[in-house]
Amino acid sequence: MIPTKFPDNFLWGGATAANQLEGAYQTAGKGLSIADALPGGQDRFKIVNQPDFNWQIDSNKYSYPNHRGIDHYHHFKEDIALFAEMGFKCYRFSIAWSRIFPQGDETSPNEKGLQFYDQVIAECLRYQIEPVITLSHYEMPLNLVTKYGGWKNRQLIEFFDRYARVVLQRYAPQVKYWMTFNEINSALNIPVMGQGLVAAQGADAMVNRYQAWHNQFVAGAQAVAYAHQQRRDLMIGCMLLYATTYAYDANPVNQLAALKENQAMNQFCGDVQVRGHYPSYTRSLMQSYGVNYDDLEITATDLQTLAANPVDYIGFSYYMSSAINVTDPDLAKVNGNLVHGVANPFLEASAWGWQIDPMGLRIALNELNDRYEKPVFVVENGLGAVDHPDAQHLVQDDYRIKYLRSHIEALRGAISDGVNLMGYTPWGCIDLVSASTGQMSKRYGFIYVDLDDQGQGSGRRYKKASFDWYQRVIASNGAEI
Ligand code: BGP
Repeated sequence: MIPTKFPDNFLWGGATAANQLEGAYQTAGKGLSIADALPGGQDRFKIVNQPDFNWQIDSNKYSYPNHRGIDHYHHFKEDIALFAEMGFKCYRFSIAWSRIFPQGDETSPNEKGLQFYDQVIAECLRYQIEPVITLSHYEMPLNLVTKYGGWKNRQLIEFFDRYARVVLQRYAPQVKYWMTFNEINSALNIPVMGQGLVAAQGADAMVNRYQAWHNQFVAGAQAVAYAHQQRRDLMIGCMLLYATTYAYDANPVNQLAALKENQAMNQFCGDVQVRGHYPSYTRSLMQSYGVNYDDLEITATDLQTLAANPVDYIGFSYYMSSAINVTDPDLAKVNGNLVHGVANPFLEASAWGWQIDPMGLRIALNELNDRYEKPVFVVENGLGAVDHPDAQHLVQDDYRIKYLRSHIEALRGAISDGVNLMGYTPWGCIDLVSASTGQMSKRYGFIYVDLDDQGQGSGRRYKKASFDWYQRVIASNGAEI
């Protein structure tokens, strides 16, 4: 009998990241993170890709929104109470590395930073909400970038190891679900947030990216080892940005190009972290980016560490699919930010050009589950949109409900296909600062936060129409969508 229902223990919830909602960017000893210094606005990645880019904290230009977020630091009790009211079974959030090791290279942690997460976790557990913690979500101590050059420097393995051990030792008794690096593969197109690399077009740009990935793979594997020592039933996953990749048509040239893009974007980082070794296509993939595998610093011990410590599950974000065409240069490229491709005539796009494709999620789930034969977890999904609250601050976000409903339908389809799906945590369950624009106006939440791109507003929280809808979805375990 093919199951069409969600499993009883299905982890319904929502997802956020420290740098996008906490604010309090210098409170209680927190150091500056890369996110605190990124320019705001739609052009932020173009700016950091300039060869003369210099990190600077200009309080006028950059102080809002990342520095203030939605001030979750002072509102976490109210926010988690709202998540509990929606019925969340889990809550995915990240720990800010720069709260725990403000400069990244200290030998002992900042106790006050840890005390904040003690409280966040306690608050979740009070409502029987399982915390799902990302160790590193687009936020690393800025000092590790300015002084050490980011993840291309092998010393970061040691610094991350120190950080990961501190938080795993402290929280593993209470927290079963973890993941290592958020969207680790996104560095293929935007290396600044995850790897701390700027001037992405420079001569060594791709060599640095692959070296940085290797160092992250080793650091992640060490965290997996340590996590398992702390608690036998703990589950620690990788986190991939997955954009289901189609050939634009049946032309074999486009088919092969799509296969290669799939390897480069969707498969490479997952293959290493889930299978524990570099895949067969590694050298040819690297060569296509002008990188020689033998030039990278990869030791025999590193390879043993990878082999001994594969992740337990595959966490991934899914927002859109991608269509690859290399035969027709006139086809319009999509504005997918972190994803390459051309416009797919069968799909609609969001206001930011992200191509909406629920069936692509069902395909992604099948591809991942089948390739790795490990549980999968959709840890981000959602529609970024400009909301228009009425005079009572109600947002009638039917467009968001429509998007999420169709994607939950795809989850159900994947379960009936045989996929071992752990849970679903839609992105930005409360409005927060957008990663790609650094602005508030691109919203994902079930909860509206009254703040605009200039930092004006009361900061008050209001339930959107989607709040009640998602509450019903969870209460019915996905039967009523
Ligand atoms: C993912 C990131 C998140 C998040 C989300 C939505 O890439 O993991 O941090 O922000 O996308 O993207 P955006 O905020 O740019 O709309």
